[in-house]
Formats: sequence, structure tokens, C-alpha cells
Amino acid sequence: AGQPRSLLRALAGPRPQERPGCAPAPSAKAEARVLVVNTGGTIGMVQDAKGLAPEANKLVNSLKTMPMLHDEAYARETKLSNSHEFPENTLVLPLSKQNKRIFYTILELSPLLDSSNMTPDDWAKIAKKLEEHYEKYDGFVILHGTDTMAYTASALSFMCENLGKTIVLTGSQALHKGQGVIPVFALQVPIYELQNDGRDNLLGALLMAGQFVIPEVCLYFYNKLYRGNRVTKVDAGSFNAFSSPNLPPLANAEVDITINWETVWRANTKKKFRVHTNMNRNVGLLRIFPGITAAAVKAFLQPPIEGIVLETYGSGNAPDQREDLLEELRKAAERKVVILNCTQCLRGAVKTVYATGQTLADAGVIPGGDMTPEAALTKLSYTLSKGNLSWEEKRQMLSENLRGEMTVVPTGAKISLRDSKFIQVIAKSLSISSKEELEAVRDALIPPLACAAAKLGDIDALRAIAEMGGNLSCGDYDGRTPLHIAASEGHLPLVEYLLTSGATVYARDRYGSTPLMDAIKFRHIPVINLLRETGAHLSSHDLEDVGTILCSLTAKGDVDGLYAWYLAGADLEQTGYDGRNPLQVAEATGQKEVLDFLKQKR
Ligand code: ASN
Repeated sequence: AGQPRSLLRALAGPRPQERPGCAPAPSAKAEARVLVVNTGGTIGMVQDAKGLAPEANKLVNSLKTMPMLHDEAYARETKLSNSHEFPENTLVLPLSKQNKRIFYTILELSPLLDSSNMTPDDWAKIAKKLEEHYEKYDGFVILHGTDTMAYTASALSFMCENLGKTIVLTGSQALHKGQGVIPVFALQVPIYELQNDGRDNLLGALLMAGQFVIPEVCLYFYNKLYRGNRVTKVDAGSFNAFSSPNLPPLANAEVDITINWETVWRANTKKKFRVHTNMNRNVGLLRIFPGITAAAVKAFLQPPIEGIVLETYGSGNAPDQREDLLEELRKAAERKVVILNCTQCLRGAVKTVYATGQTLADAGVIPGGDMTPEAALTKLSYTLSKGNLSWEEKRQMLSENLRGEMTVVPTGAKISLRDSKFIQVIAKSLSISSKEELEAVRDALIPPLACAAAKLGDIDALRAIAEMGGNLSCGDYDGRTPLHIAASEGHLPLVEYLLTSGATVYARDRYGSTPLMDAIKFRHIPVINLLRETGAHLSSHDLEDVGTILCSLTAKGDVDGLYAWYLAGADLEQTGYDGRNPLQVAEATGQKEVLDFLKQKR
């Protein structure tokens, strides 16, 4: 155990954020909705005759009895279970330290699975649920068995295209209780057991998904949030089951939650979220070993196989004196079988420093950098299923960094903001010299500088800030990001630049406003269109009083205002507080222009 206290403190009450510039500030009515997709795994298992197995419809009722995971008094006060606003099986966390109420709805897949039984069809099932519910929730948690969690996390990272919201996989682990002879089932720890990691993992995952826009498929385990396609299961027994050997965690949940924003993957797209589900199954993992026979390699590479991950030694080496093996690899490459080279080592990357590595590259094998075998396999499966791409394009795609699954060594010298003259001068005048203090100055200065540049429409300044390592998703003291400002000002090229440079459309400022809401407020039609193209949408919270707002715009004859709401996705037939809809108000107030507009949009 040893870890619950830190997470409980994360729930305890209001404290300022440790890095106010970088986390989205709570909105005016600070609420978040998270969808929990339960796929199975130890977290919800019960004991049956054969051992532990998943059981349907059990989790929600158990969670309701756990105060750290459900605030029963608040649920009763708000009549949560009878509310039309929330779907069945919705629970609510106690108020978080950031003063946020996280409501979470549990959706159980059928059948629940021990993750050893998962296949790409199950990944597709999860992905489709995410797509179906994407606009209704702020973030997503996937409960999953630990055995194949790294595969599912890697697969989903590729299958989720243009992701803008946080998705967190978590579960619970097996535990060795001492050294004695213990039946296998006694080693497993479902959430209902006293000594259990599932409660903390679920709570941590909910706090991450409900409070931060981390547009990645992540994995939360034992107080750490990792990039999903960087992890591998390294321990069959301990709570500390996962490791991300080549990338530091995205966040740590200690006394405070610290997000490592520099490591967080930045969405850089103007396209909408979608899922790609038909993964190619003709792929495999082949681990070479001393003395492996050419016959074994040949058999493995037979049709219908279309791609394999070759797990090689050290920094990507295989015997260069085994002409028989190389011949099989060459023949496969000629048949257009794609071969991706990954190391068997836990840490480090494939490099062509040895002649033995170079020989593989000459045989047509693609270097896989520092990808985990799980990431390499699922990337292969994803890339090979892109029917519209040629063989060369698929090979090209495999060597590119698609979702942060591999480290790209920057070419040319990279200046960091820490080295910037400006920060240096300020640091000097404040007598600051330590790395941490310099970083604190940098984090305090970037958001207002970037927002000021956004206000002026100064793309060059923003580019300079980004090139120096500044995060353009950071919010200022009011949680307003450069994208909020650019949207309010109607600077279309700047909005475009920000969207392709890692800005998130889902950031909310302290007043609860998103860039889309700001663009509506100032009626910047082209900006609204662009944000919508990128997947921005109005949440149920944004639409709470929309009927009354639309009726009031109608009464004032404000066609532009109505048009802005309409383009943002509002329903123009919504009724206001007095039960009338905009059309009825237009008729009653004789707003002819509005009337024509409303009739045309019906
Ligand atoms: N066998 C279980 C599973 O992967 C292991 C676990 O969840 N700890 O579903």
C-alpha cells in the first residue's frame, strides 16, 4: 500500500496549483465529466471456483461504498441518481484540491475480460466507445487488466487520430503476500480487497482525466501517469508494475499532482478526432537468439504475414555472419514484408553504430529507434492497415514519430528558454541561479508573454517562444491561453498557427470559457468554423442557458450573434426560461430579419 495518503491529499481541500501557468484553471462552475469504460481485469474481479475472474455489474455498487471514490452526501443533495442530466451509473468524487467536482459514469463492456483474452477486436470496441461518447465527456478512463494493458495503450494511441482529450488506462495489480506457498488466486488483488491498489489507481486516473487536458492515451499506475505507448509491464507481482524506460512520466501524483508539461504530447492538427479500427493482424514479434535457425525465421515470415518486429540485441544488432538468416530477411523484404528493428533491451535505442546493425539496415530492415516492442507491433498493425498508402509510404510512416512513441533526436542546436537572454537578465536581477528557480521564472513568464503576442497577432513572437521550448497551451493567471486570446481577437492565421503548434481547443479559463465560446462572444465566424473543424464543440455545461441567451439575442434583433451560436453547434429551437423558443420571441417582438434567418435555418 503506502501510497493512498498522497492521493487522498490530492482530494483535500483548496490549495493553489503548484504551476498555475500550465494547468487549465477550474471553470466558474468547476465540474468535469469523465467516462469510465470498464473492460475487465483484476480491478473488478471476484473469486470463483477456478480463481479470480471478472464479474459483470458489480463495480458500480462497490465504488458507491468507498468515500474516496464517491461523495454520497453530495450525490444525495444533488439528487444525482434521479437527475436527467446524468446517465445511469454516474458517481461523483469528493471536491478535488483544485475545487473541481468530477462526475464519472461507468460503462461496462460485455463480456468483461481478463486482459490475456484481449484481441484487436476488443481494442476496436473500446475505440468505438470513445468515439461515440467523445463530445459528451471531458476525459476518459479505461479500466483494464494489467497483463496486456501496454499493448492496448499503444494500440489506442495510434487508433485515436487527432486526439484532443485525456484518455487514461488503469487497473490493479497482483501482489505477493510474503514468501510462503500461496495459491495463485490469493496473489490477485481486486478493488474489493483490503490491501489493494485499484482504488488509488482509479482515483488518480480520474483526477488526471477530469482536471487536465493531456491529449494523449496515457497509463496511470502507482502514482505516475505515463505515455501509453512508452510503457511495458515489468513486474508480475508488485504494485509498481509498469515502467516507461525511455521517457519520464507525464505526471506524478505525490502530495501535489505535478504535470511535466514539457513532455506532454502537443496536439498539432486542425482535424477532428476519429478512430481507426481495422488494425492489420498479419503482424508478429520475432525475438532473435543465439543459434536461431534460418528455418524458424523462414517459417515465421511466410504469407500471410505482412510485417514483423524483429527484436534484436543491444543497439539493434543481429549476426552479420549468418548469411542464411540475412537471406531470409532479404527475401521477405522483396515480398514486401515490412521488418521493424527494436532492441531486446529494456532501455536504449536501435542505432547503426555496429557493422552488425548496418547489415540489417542494408537488408531493408527499418530502424525502430527506442520504441517498446508493444508500440512497434501496434504501430506496424496500424500503419499496414492504411489501405490508401503505398509500401514506400508505409515504410516512411513507420520511421516517423506519430504519437510520441519514439524519441526523435533534434537536428541542429536547440536553444532552450533557460538559455534565453531575456530570462537570464530577469533571473540575474532576481539573484536566481538554480535550475528549478530558472524554470519557475520561465513558467511564470511564458504564458503572459505568449498571450500578449496572441493579442497583437504576432506569429513571429509566438514562433520564437515555441522554438525556445515554451508551451503554447499554457494559460495565464486566469487560465486564458493564447488560443483564447486569438479567438477573442479573431486573428484567424494565428488561430491556425496555434492549432498546428500544440494548442488545445479544450482549455477552459477560470470563467469556464473555451476558445470557441470566446469566438462566439465576439462573433468571429471564420474562427468558429476553424475551431469546429478541429473538433471544438459546446459541452452540456456551455449549453446550460443557451435557450435564454438565444431568445435574448432574438429580442435584440442580433442575427450575427444567433448565427455565431448556430455555427458553434447550438440548437436554435431551444426554449428560454419562459418556455418560448427564439422563433416565438421573434414573432412576438416583430424581429423580421431574425424571423427570416430562423426560418431559413430550420
Ligand atoms: N490477469 C489480469 C489481467 O490482465 C492481471 C491484472 O489485471 N492484474 O486481466
